[in-house]
Amino acid sequence: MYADMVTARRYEERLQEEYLEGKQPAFDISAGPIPGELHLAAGQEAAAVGVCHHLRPSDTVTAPHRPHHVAIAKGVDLKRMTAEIFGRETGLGKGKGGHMHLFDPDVNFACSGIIAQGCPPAAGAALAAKKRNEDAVAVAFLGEGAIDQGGFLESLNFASVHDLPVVFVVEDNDWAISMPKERVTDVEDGSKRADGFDMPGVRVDVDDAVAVYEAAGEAVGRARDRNGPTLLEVQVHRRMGHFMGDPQTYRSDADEEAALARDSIERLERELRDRGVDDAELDEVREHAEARVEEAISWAKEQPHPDPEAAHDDVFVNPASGVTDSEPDFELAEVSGDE
Ligand SMILES: Cc1ncc(C[n+]2csc(CCOP(=O)(O)OP(=O)(O)O)c2C)c(N)n1
Ligand SMILES: [Mg+2]
Repeated sequence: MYADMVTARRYEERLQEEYLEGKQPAFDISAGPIPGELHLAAGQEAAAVGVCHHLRPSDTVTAPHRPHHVAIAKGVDLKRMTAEIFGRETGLGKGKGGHMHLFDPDVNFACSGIIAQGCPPAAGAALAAKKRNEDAVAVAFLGEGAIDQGGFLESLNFASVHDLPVVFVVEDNDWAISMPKERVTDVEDGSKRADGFDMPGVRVDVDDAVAVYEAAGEAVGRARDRNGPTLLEVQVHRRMGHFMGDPQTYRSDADEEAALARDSIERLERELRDRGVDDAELDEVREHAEARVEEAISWAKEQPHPDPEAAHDDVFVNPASGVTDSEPDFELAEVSGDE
């Protein structure tokens, strides 16, 4: 978990540097090697690793617009993910999706810039696993700003009524762009939403990777044992602006300083030291993470841009390809009439 956390943090530090190239002095969002928006997840790593370290490649994960930490913890191919962020042809989506639309079928990972959008597909993946009699589970990550979205609430209901093996993980970083949480809800503990759907709801109110790991172990175990869905909310902290270039004029210095002071990576480091891991071992993990990140970025920057002629390829599924007519290659489980 520590290795993934430092990899994610280092990765985003390096992306920041690359992103700013050519965009200043007047912030030009379309300039530089990474055009478009960039949402960084520094301060949220504990939620991603604590959950994803219970998962297998065959389990499905969906993430929102702030996806890098989750993708890294799920084992998404770092080189091809980086090439995607740099808009290169060998990227996960042939360079056409960018950083909010990473898709890696090898480890069943997808994300979307539309908030709460990952909830219905995660419920769908869980339904598929159930019907195929497989023990795979699905996890949907979303921000606390998305928990009043219909797609999220409908997915909770659907997952509960069909006892689906899915976990909904809310990363509560207190902000939805410039909107503080207390201005949009009177319910401080978002996991209480679960009560309305008769499913277990759990909140981890400190961004401690070990505490998240323990809570997620129960939730993922419940799903894998076919005992239904769970809603898990984790308190995290947004160390950065909503996106790169956000001047955060709406945020008090005290709020930002409080977020910076609570670093879940330092917390885990302290815990590892207490348990006998020495500095040399921690340094080795960090150096390995740095090397992995550098390798991915330098590889990505050498990759070709997509041919402009290919802009319209892969936009629609072609029914003539047979995809829509294909027979399922698995046995459907017996289901009761009302399912
Ligand atoms: C359906 C939809 N509405 C609005 C937006 C614009 N939008 C992008 S991020 C965001 C706030 C998300 O806040 P939260 O879910 O807490 O995630 P965070 O950015 O804090 O990680 C909004 C409203 C969107 N992407 N999708
Ligand atoms: Mg938020």
